Amino acid sequence: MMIATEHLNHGHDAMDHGWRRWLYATNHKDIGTLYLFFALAMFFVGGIMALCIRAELFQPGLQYWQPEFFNQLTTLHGIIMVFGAIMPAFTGLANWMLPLMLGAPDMAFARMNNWSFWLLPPAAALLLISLLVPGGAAGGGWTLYPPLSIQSGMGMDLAIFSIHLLGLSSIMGSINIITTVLNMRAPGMPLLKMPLFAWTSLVTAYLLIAVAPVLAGAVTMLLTDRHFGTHFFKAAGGGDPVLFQHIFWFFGHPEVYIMALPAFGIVSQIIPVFARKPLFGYVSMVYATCSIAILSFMVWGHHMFAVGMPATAQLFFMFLTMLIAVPTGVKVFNWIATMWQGSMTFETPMLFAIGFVCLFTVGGFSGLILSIAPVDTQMQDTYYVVAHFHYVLVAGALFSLFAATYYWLPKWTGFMYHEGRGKFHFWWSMLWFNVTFFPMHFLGLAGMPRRIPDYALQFTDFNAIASIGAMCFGLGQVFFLFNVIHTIRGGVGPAPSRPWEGGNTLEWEVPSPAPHHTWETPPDLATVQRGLRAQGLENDE
Ligand code: HEM
Ligand SMILES: [Cu+2]
Repeated sequence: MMIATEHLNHGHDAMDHGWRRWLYATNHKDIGTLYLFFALAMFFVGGIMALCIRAELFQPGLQYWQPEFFNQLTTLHGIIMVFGAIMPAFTGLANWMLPLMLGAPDMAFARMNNWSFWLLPPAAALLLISLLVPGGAAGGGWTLYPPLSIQSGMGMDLAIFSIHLLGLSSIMGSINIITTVLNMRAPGMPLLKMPLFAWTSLVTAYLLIAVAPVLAGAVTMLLTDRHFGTHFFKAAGGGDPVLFQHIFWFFGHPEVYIMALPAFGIVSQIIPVFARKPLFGYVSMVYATCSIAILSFMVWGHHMFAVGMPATAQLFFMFLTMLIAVPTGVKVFNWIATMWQGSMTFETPMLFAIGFVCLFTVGGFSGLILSIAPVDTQMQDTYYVVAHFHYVLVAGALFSLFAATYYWLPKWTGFMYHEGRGKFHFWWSMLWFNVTFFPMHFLGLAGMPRRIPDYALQFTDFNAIASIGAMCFGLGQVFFLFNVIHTIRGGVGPAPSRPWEGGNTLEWEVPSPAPHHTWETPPDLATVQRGLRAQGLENDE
């Protein structure tokens, strides 16, 4: 079948130019680029909101914003970072890299791919426009809990429609990823030998297809409660606001793995390359990924300990949550074992990958602490939680995205980035990230609530430190932007097709920058097998 298609590839499309190239894009690399730039832009929009929050919290008292607007800032910051920055960035990477790594000519459904991307800008616009409508944007937190989300103004409606669009986009993107991974791998690459990033993308896509409709359902029920006389969540009409929390978190906990699993995949690609050793425990990585995905559907109640539930339910959610530490521990163990006795070098992608392993583990441990039901009833809604999830989202998801960017920039642009500047970006981010978020553990333990624009005097010092850290961290990301632009415009010179000595996956077999069309004929069996052997995935044949 593969051989027959070879003849069909002559005289393929001439590339559109100018805006048409992007608006009508069907090429996986162009769409990947669109996703990545969109995510980058949203990262800065959400980042500016974070800095507005931290500016207000620099001192006790109200300095800059009215409390209502402060709440809108935290809500939009959360929604924009989760749905606008982290998730689209991973989809962008999957678009760019999966066909290259699997030896496929493109994603399976090229036109649907275009549509998946172009739903995102209107969704972002709805969120930003909502700042200008009467009553302002949604302010009830990214979790959109009723009754607040039923009572608030039309900013909430815009947020709901935005989430509908984002969900549609995610579902279509996932269909594409699943079909591509399952059907379009090069001959000679069975599922259990494909790059780990393909595995985590595949499992993530299944998670998204399972839970994006759940979120869409929850917000639609909110919408009908708001405007069409239903009472799903309205206690006055016999409904139950706690029902919303169940539905939301049935989506919400798998969602955190939607932001974590692709990061695991990226780190599992990068560490072996810079340790110059095969990934330790490939198959156990795959099983760990699947177990985490399955368990993620059974732990949503850990977000609701403080709501009140039977002791048996508390125990159920508590122990299942703790169980997730087992496959996660397998992963951390495997990454360390991969580095063990490797001949490691510490280029920027590796630094971010190791930073990921260290700090994600910190976030994992604070999560484990929060999973203890009696502890959580104390810590719920404090800054301890804010510290916890930023360790997994910023030092986790975001750092893995930085690692991926430096790792694949040479393939994307054809140029090498400036290593010294990359390292500076890493150490700067590492330092100020911890200055920002580590003190938040102490604040939370001392009882400082989250989502509040003012605080008691005894919290002043740590808040000042966190705010200074955040400003410096933010500045460092402008430097990152500068690094990326510098590389696009030539960097420190042209990149070879295989800039990393240990890079043995298929994307390093094509020139840098990757031509517009690659693998129109699948890579030959010998190439595939040489790569697999170099990755320690011996061929059984
Ligand atoms: C250095 C960058 C960042 C800083 C300084 C920062 C800071 C903050 C602050 C101050 C809050 C409000 C806490 C509160 O009052 O409750 C917050 C909330 C939040 N942040 Fe970040 N953040 C950053 C990056 C990110 C990233 C990359 C994500 C990725 C997903 C993220 C996700 C969230 C979420 C989900 C919330 C909860 C919003 C809510 O309470 O509804 N943040 N962040
Ligand atoms: Cu959870």
